[in-house]
Amino acid sequence: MSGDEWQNWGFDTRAIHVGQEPDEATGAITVPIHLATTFVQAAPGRHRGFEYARTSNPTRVALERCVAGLEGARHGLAFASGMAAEDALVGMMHPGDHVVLGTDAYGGTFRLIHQVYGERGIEWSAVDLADPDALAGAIRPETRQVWVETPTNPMLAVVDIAAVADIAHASGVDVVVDNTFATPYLQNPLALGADAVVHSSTKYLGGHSDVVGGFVAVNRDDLAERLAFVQNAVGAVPSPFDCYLLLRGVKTLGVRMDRHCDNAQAVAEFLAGHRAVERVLYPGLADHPGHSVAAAQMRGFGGMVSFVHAGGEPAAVAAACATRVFRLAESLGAVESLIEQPSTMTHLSVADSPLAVDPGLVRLSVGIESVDDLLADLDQALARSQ
Ligand code: P1T
Repeated sequence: MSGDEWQNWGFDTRAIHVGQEPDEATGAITVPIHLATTFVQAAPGRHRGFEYARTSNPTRVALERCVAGLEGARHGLAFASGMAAEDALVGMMHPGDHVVLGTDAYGGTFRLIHQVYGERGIEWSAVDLADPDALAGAIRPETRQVWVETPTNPMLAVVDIAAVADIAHASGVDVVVDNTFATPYLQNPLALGADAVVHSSTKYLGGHSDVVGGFVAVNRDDLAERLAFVQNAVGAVPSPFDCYLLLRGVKTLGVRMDRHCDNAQAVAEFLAGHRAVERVLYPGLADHPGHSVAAAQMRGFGGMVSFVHAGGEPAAVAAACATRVFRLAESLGAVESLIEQPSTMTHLSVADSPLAVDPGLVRLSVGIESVDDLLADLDQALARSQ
């Protein structure tokens, strides 16, 4: 491929080809897993673009170019986990700086900002990011970042990225969007005004529950330079094998997401009509408060569905333990369907905070199995949970 030709390609063509030209030495059609930790130099500093594998590695560069291309970003940086990617961004702040969070976010993100960086003098406030006045009121002279998840984990709330970016940028504040739930197939936050996009690649990008990874995509050169410095200086980088697994997963992201979206819509509609269910949270339902914003800024509503069990916590736990196709486990975004109770599992660390989660809430990561089997499984589990 020459120059910027790929920029005109469709999503699936980019997922399969960007950064993944046949190997120059052998013609291999897939990117080789380069295990070398170091690369020979003709003279000190004279090399072919690679020196030492923590700094840069050919398999990782292929992944970084590919996912950056999917996000429409000029720069992409791969990390060892979603949390390592988040740490590289939060770590740009200094003692006394302030960050605004939504009132719903992955428990680990809250733990990082509150427990790890709180001890180092970073302050935070949590506001409903769907409320522009609340966001504007929360921004202080010390505010450096607004952290946005959309759709959020686990409440599936939708945040208008462009509206948040307008408010934050008016005060010189950067906007970070965690695009894990939506994926670049459904949403491109940089095009909507975000300064940085972060991913847990462990989820939909990998897609098969067999690799932990993280990613940051940015357009701004100053952010890219700082992130590359941190990536190398801290060293929380993914292994070449993990990069290969992610490249392999990303090739089918589009086809998997289409099925995830279809199955999740069917599951949400089924739950909405079930008497054991008090409330269904899915942006694809017309009565979801974020439906119209989601329809405008996303190309589909995603594969995550949450619901509040009418029987409260004991019934929610009973349902989560009674499914057979949906497996009771943390994580999300892979081919197999998962079920969990956020308040005691993924979101334990937000207990007693403004982000606390209803114990009657059940979260589903709807996989790509045959949809009739998923509906039948939920039906029998709900019947046994009442
Ligand atoms: O697990 P890791 O790859 O480090 O990614 C952390 C992370 C970041 N952002 C979001 C939105 C996430 O959902 C996660 C991880 N979440 C789970 C493990 C979970 O079950 O919700």
